[in-house]
Amino acid sequence: MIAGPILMEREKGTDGDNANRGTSVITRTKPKTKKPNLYRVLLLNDDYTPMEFVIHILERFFQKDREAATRIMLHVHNHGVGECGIFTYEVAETKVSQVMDFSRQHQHPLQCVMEKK
Ligand code: TYC
Repeated sequence: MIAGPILMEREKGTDGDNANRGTSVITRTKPKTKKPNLYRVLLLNDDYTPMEFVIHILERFFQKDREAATRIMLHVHNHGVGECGIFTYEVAETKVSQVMDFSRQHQHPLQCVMEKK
């Protein structure tokens, strides 16, 4: 994709002190908006972490209701990996740390990772 600022060249005033002397000003005519890089936060399956604990993680750190949390947990259980949400870099990093710290505190081997979209 080619995306760049739209720039328009405008001459300064044409008389008096601002007479044209071959100088010009570049004026931005379109607001500069940049899409942030986005990251998927993923849960990985393991054989030991209780299903109920994974559901709790999804409710607590990813604001899922019980039904969505159960669906995601079962998806991870059956397919090995599943998406908890999509975030900007720093938010994704925080979620991964929160899940890893909380799991460790409860002595579960649950793994949470992020990947660039
Ligand atoms: N496989 C686990 C079990 O049978 C449940 C589980 C689901 C573990 C999702 C981790 O990310 C996970 N108790």
